Amino acid sequence: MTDPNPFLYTHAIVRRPGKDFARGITTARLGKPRYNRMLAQHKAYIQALRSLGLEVDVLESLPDFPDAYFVEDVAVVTPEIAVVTRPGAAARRDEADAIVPALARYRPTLRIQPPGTVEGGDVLMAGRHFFIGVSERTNREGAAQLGDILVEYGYTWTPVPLAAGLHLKSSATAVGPETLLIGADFAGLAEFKSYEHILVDPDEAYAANTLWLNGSLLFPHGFPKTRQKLEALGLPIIDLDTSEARKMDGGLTCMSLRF
Ligand code: CIR
Repeated sequence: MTDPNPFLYTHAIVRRPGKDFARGITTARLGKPRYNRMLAQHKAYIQALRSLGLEVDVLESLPDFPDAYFVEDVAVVTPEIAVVTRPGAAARRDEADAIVPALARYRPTLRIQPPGTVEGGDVLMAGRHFFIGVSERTNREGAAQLGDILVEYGYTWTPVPLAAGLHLKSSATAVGPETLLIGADFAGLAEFKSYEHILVDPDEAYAANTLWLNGSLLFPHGFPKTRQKLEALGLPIIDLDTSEARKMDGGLTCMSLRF
């Protein structure tokens, strides 16, 4: 039988949303983001990470970087190294410097170099393999730089061109060692064919960003059809309200670095 929990995460890094978080980049039209609600949802998220045994470092919000609490985008962390990215969104680029000290405590850190751009939301780890989305935020040069580093540490990778959507993990996440949860836009994609698929209904597209962590699933509140499909996996599901992050185009994976 395949080990359902092959890798135990022990640490996470998160950053508190700032009072100005509503000034971040967004394409969502879901109403005015509420700071108090955002903070409460973020606290519940930290609590969920702790409940799964992770030690969570909580960084303070970063003045002038309203998207900086989406810490997933500024690094890719493996058991061996941390690769600090170079975000493709110009307004977010300098968030990368600010994550270095927090990661250097735990891992040797490497950097993506210009003209490469990478955002961690485009990087999907599936066992020893990485899918790297080539998107508006992650360019081919950045994907290749990251891929070369990963290969040095014994991983394999494939680029996945994105036709639409913000990041690869907005539409595809791993929910088991061989199982991907994927949005309709990725159904049938050749790159994913050797994995089991759970398909997300087009009207629940946001639920594709689910976080499989230490044998549980952190799942966004309000997507019953996807939840029902995931229940078949037999894993505990932790339901979290992400309404405010969603207003800013973010989700559950985006708000932490896990390692
Ligand atoms: C942005 O547009 O960069 C942020 N407002 C949302 C980033 C979400 N991050 C992620 O999917 N990893």
